[in-house]
Amino acid sequence: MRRILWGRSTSSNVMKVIWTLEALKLPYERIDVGGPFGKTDTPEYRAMNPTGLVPTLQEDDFTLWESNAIIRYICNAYAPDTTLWPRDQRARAIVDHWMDAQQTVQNRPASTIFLGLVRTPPEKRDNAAIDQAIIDTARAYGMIAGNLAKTPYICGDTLTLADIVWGIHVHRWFVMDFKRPEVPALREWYDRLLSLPIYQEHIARPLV
Ligand SMILES: N[C@@H](CCC(=O)N[C@@H](CS)C(=O)NCC(=O)O)C(=O)O
Repeated sequence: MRRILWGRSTSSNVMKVIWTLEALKLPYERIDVGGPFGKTDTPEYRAMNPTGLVPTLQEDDFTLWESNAIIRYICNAYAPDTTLWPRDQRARAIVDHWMDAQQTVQNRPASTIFLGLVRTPPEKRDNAAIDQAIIDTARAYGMIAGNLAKTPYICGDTLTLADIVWGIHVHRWFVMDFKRPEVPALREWYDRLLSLPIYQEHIARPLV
């Protein structure tokens, strides 16, 4: 079976899949598409992924898109006993709700900050929107910080998919240049992630 991950390695949603595949030591090829690489608006790519976004996972004639769905599939299909996505139904549901909250609560304001500060020149920035997004993103991080004040990872004593989907973004949060509220539990969790070789190599990279 040939496993291909379509998507540039600088995308937060592609990083989720890279981190999961690397953590489970599953072999894969990665093809750069999206962003400066383009090629996501071709009929071939749209046939795999109608959203035209990255990532897409391809395993022979099976294709899957939506990063959170992809990493759940990978655990379910290839590592059913992994602690990344626990088997216990309630423990799994708790990981899932934190994963969904990353997509529905954190992602939009965090993207406004990232696109504003990293991808937009100062004279073209909407500073009011960025300021509001910082408040909204801090509020989102406040939710996971409540857990992290009690346990080393979002869902307890071990790293799960919830840490993967939020952990990619927290690097951006700490590296971008703006005034952040001090939240020690969040900073300690980020430091914990920074000690992981996979995080160092694939996630904690310069922002582009
Ligand atoms: N909900 C989707 C969102 C995917 C998404 O927004 N991907 C961004 C990169 S993080 C993208 O494709 N941007 C356009 C591009 O890179 O060309 C997922 O989680 O996979």
